[in-house]
Amino acid sequence: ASQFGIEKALKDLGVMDINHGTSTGSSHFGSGEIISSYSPVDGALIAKVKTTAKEDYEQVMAAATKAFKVWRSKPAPQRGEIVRQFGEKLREKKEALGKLVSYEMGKSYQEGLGEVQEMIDICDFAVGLSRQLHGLTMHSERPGHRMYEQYHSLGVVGIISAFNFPVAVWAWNTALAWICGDVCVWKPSEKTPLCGVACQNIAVEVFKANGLPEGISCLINGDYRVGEMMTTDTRIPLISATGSTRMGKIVAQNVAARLGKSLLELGGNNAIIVTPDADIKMTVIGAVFGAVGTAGQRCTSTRRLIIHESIYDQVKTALVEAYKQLRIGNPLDENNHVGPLIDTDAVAHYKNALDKVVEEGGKIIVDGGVLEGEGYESGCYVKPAIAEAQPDFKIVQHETFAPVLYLLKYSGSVEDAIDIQNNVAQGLSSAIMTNNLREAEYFLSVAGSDCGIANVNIGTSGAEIGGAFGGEKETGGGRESGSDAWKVYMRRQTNTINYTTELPLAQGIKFDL
Ligand code: UN1
Repeated sequence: ASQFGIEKALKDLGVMDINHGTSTGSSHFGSGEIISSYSPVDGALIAKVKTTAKEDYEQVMAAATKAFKVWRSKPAPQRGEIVRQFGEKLREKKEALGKLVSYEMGKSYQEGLGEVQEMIDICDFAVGLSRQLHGLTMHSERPGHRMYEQYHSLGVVGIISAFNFPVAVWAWNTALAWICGDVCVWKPSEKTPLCGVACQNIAVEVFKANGLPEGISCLINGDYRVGEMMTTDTRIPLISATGSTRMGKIVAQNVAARLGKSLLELGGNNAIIVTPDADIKMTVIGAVFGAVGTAGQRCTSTRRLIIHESIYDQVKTALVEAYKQLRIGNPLDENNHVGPLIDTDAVAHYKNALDKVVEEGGKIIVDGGVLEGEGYESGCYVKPAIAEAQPDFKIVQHETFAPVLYLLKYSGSVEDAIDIQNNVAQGLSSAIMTNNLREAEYFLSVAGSDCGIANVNIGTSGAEIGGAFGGEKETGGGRESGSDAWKVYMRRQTNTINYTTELPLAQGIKFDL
């Protein structure tokens, strides 16, 4: 790792000696158990982070609740100015943070930088938005009355994020929540705790420099038990959770039991439909990046290719050729395309998927396997694999967070391909490759893709922050990031003002005294 400047990055981020994973601002504390963070890149121990015990959590909530009263009273454009400064800090720390993301999570350095870029972009988006938290005005049915609606700050927002986007998903939530006047308590994945500490340090520097109170940005650490402290806590009106469908169902039930709001961004089983009118070269680039980028560990990773029988062999041959070019290895080395999986548990899931697809009658056409030897000591490096399969195989219906791509053949029209695509429990991202306008428009129509994201002539992953991000069905229904996703971080109030000396009632009701 030293040859890739990891030590310098850790120093720049102030995470050399700080091993405590609970923070309300200036100090880090934590009296819970210790989690050790190992790099999947080389297997080295990067940090020991103390988890958040119940009493630590209470301290965090006290600071957050207190900070909310101050923060919500600051005009939104002034909150935007703080987020602007936070974006500037991220620009300064982009290389260091990108490197830590790559080293702790295992995605390529390029993708680590891309993730920090998403953070910067959402800050810019939030700054503009801080002057546009618009409500509507409407005409009252009563004379001399005015009616309008306004958006107020919501309170403490709980953020639970996953290992695969250890910094960006927090920023999507927190940048919007902050301009909305909310304060945030973040539980990053227990697999990437140091990324959490590094982000907290950057945020705290900005709040401190502006004389703002502790608690606007808080960090807690640990596994689902720490998450549960938030999901069952009535002081937290909104929980935004990103991760597996299994986790999301538990979060949703806990939050719903107390009638809180949840914003869920869960699993995907994303497909690209390749029609007879597809540009094959573009299809291959989109599919390979979608399937092997971030070693197949994006929510938006391409898991299924639904290819028309007339071009099936051509696409298959081109893919097999493309996979031969892939270089697997240290993700900090920019010559490599594919880095490691997050840990050896993920490797076991990957191996299980390959066994299962064969058991169910599928055929492996690009061999998988775990890499061994020099450079692969962590045991987390696997070969991206391709299998020919049937749409209804159990394993094809299931989201495996690994670089395994299933080829499915369709005959008939685009409707048949869309049936296959929609016939899974998840509904995050989808794409069609075609130069045929009718097919493309049908795919985007109400009878088309049932996903939250539907693309034409690009792959399933790599969404821009400007759009609302999320999906339907088991993906959880939440929308994060751009468009009007900010509304979930605020409470809406409808106001009616009577400026006359009469009191006419609505619906024409007469009530004389
Ligand atoms: C995720 O995998 O949780 O569209 C988010 C993409 C990224 C975000 C993925 N912008 O691939």
